Amino acid sequence: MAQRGAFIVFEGCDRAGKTTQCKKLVDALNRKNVPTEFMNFPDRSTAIGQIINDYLQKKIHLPDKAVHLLFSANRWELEPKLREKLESGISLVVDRYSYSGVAFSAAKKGMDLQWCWNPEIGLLEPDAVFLLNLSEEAAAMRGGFGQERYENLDFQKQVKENFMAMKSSSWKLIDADKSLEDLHLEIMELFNKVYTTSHGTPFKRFAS
Ligand code: 2DT
Repeated sequence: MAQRGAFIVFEGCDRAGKTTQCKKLVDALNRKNVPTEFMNFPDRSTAIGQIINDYLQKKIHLPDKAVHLLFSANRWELEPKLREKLESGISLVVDRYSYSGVAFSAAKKGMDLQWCWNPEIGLLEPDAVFLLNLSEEAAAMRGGFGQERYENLDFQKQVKENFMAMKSSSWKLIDADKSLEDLHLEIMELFNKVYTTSHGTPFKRFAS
C-alpha cells in the first residue's frame, strides 16, 4: 500500500498571500515528483457551496448558526474525497479549513467557540497548519478589501485573535511580510519536515 500523503492547511487573514503560496507549493512539489493537489474551503462548486457563495456575496441572508453548519457540511461532504486522496499517497495543500470556520463564526456576537468546534469533531486533522501572519500595516499596503462579507478591518482583527487562540504545537506561525520567493522557500522547508514525519503515521481526527 502507498504511504499516505501529507495534509497541510494554510490559514490566515485576508491578503496574507495564502492562495498564491498554496499554489506555488503544489507546483513545486509536483515538479519534484511529490504528488500533491490543491483544495480550498469553502468549495463553492457543490450545491452547499453555492448557498455559501450566495451568502458571502450578500445575495442571501442566513442566521449565523445556520451558515456555520453549512460551512462545516461543506467539509463533511468532501471528507471522503480528502481521505481517498491522502490514502492513495497524494499530499493535500488546503487553503482554509475548520480553523477558518471557527475563527470567522466565533468573531460574530453571541457565537461560542466550543459550539463552533462541535460540528468539526471527527473530521481529519491536518499534519500541520501554516498560519500566514501579516501586520495590519503590511496588509494595508497590499490594497483595500473586496466586497464580500467579512472583508472589513474590525472583523478581521477579531478573526486574527481567534486564530491565535486556537494555535497548537502543529501550527507554524509564518511572517508573510516578505517577498513571494522568500516566503515560498520558507514554506518548502517547513513542508519537507512535515512530510518526512507524517509518512507512516495514522490519520488524526479532531477530538472534542
Ligand atoms: P475565501 O476568500 O478564502 O474564498 O473565503 N469562511 C471560510 C468561513 O466563514 N467559514 C469557513 O468554514 C471557511 C472555510 C472566510 C471566503 C470567506 O469565508 C470565510 C472568508
